[in-house]
Amino acid sequence: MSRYHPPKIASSEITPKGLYLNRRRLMSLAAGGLAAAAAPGAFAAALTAVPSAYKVDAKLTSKEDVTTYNNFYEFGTGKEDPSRNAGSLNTRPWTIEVGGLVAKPQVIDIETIMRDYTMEERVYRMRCVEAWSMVIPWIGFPISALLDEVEPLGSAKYVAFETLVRPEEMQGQAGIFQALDWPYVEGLRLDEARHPLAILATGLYGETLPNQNGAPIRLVVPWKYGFKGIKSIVKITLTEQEPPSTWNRLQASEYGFYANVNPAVDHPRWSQATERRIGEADGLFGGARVDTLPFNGYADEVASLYAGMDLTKFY
Ligand SMILES: Nc1nc2c(c(=O)[nH]1)N[C@H]1C(S)=C(S)[C@@H](COP(=O)(O)O)O[C@H]1N2
Ligand SMILES: [Mo]
Repeated sequence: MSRYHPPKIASSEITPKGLYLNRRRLMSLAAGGLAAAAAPGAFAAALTAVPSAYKVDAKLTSKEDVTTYNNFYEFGTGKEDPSRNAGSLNTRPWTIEVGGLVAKPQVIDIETIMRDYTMEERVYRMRCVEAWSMVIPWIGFPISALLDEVEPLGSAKYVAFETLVRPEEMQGQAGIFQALDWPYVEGLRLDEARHPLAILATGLYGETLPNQNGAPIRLVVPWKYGFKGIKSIVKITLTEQEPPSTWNRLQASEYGFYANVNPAVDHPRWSQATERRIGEADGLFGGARVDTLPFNGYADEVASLYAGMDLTKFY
């Protein structure tokens, strides 16, 4: 099993840091961004998020539930394993290698992202393929802001994401029983990744992202099933071909590449018509059941991305 190796991009290809910072700072000041320009180096300050237009008319899932009921197989397959075991992960230093079909490949330091990207707070409905859901106040920024930095080429059609491989700190990657092939991988079509709802999250509930939720940076795509939200990202690659995704590779008949939340297309082993809101007034079946909405309630925003596609085929 291979470890994560430091990126191999020539330093001449990396934008000089000073220029990069200054440009970002000017842009952020021009836009009236409060967060990014303030107190460089002050890590907590970077999480002072600008309020965003993205809100949900529903009760927030408690921070306790958001941070103790998780899926993160690198730390075990049980819902409580990530909160128990993810403390061993070192999230500094941390870099993200962004390359592939781009004009300006870069190795971006997480500190640069925390300092220079304008973070917004966004309350999103989240819906797992296992038919439970949460409402989570994320902090993050649109992926398109990062894609702009590397300038995707015209031939780029998809964005591939990769999680860290580090068995010394991720106990689910060590030992004889391996639940998945590592690294965990995911992908989006480029136009999906560029949609303003799709963000890279660095925090939740006004704080730095807890390890079990995918620190230091993870994908959040609220109109798709939770498994698309790949955690602890170390690599982003622009590609021409549809990239592999972990659950699709494991069982293609159950988990598609698109994975758009769709109450009309059942998982082969269970219905997707309703969902259980974690933590809400436990009823007869252990949690408040609510109807699942097409595209998880974001149809007005994203349905046009799939115009003309047969969603029973591209599930
Ligand atoms: N690297 C990695 N990312 C992952 C997973 C995983 O096992 N490994 N699980 C996915 C699944 S199935 C879900 S539902 C969400 C859960 O995110 P949360 O624990 O922050 O709610 O993370 C997704 N991202
Ligand atoms: Mo999931």
